[in-house]
Amino acid sequence: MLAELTKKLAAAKQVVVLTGSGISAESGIPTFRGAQGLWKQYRPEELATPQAFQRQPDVVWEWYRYRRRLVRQAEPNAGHVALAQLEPYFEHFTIVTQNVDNLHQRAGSTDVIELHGNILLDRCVRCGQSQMSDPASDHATELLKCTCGGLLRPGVVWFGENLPADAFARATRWAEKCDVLFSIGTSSVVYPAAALPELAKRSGAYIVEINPDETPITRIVDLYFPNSASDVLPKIIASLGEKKHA
Ligand code: BV8
Ligand code: ZN
Repeated sequence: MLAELTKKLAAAKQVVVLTGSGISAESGIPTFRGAQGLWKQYRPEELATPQAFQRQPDVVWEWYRYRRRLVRQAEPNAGHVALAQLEPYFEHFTIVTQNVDNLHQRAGSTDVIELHGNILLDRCVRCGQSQMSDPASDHATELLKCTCGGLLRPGVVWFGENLPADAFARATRWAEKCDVLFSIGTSSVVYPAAALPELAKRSGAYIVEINPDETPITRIVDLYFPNSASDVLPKIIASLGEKKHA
């Protein structure tokens, strides 16, 4: 398994890594659809929507403030760190993440495309202005407003909302151009992010999946590691040795 991948990576110039909540599981942030699901009595599809925010903004904010507290006290794990260490091995190395927890950036990755926004951002529903949230607001109970009077919402992409056009356009372009695409820690059910591995495959890339559980894309990948990210990624780096991109 590893020998074949090492050969492919040695020849690769452009690498894309698509990540999902599984890579942050070992940082103590529960995944969305796992047994210990993020929010028991609700499903993400019920809470992470504009309709839910319209109907019960206080419940939605309670969920996001709970998750913000988790995110702020979380540390990047060996999987995030290994991805940051992989970057200098290639001419172009891009992380396309569905996660909103900022952990790739905190691990030192410099080229991160956030398809679903960032949970620590506040965005005004009226004027659209976005700004980093104040950690003190994680303990607020009232609904916070923008200086223009509009209600603040978390700066993430909800179900039924379009992804940031530039982020998705860049992710699509790199998926079409890359030599190798990794899909790590995602259940591959949320579109349009889940379409990227198939797009890369059709464009001739070598597809690698790292996930303890099989997913709908497992049958189309070239190499499937039924393991956790923090287990496999450091081994991949060790197999590459010192050769870094000049
Ligand atoms: C869109 C941000 C165009 C918020 C998220 C009907 C109406 C409208 C839309 C739709 C519809 N039907 C379908 C759709 C499309 C919809 C969709 O795909 N729905 C799914 C549920 C079928 N998509 C959208 O709505 C997207 N927008 O299509 O716009 C449009 C516009 C209008 C009308 C129609 C279309 C927007 C999608 C973005 C939603 N926002 N999050 C927030 O975070 O609160 S999605 C949410 O799910 C998270 O971002 C998360 O990242 C994402 C995917 O989940 P995963 O990351 O994969 O996490 P999961 O728990 O599922 O899996 C974890 C995996 O890790 C598991 O496989 C596990 O085995 C593995 N794992 C565990 N531990 C480890 C591990 N792997 C490795 N190592 C470990 N240690
Ligand atoms: Zn405003």
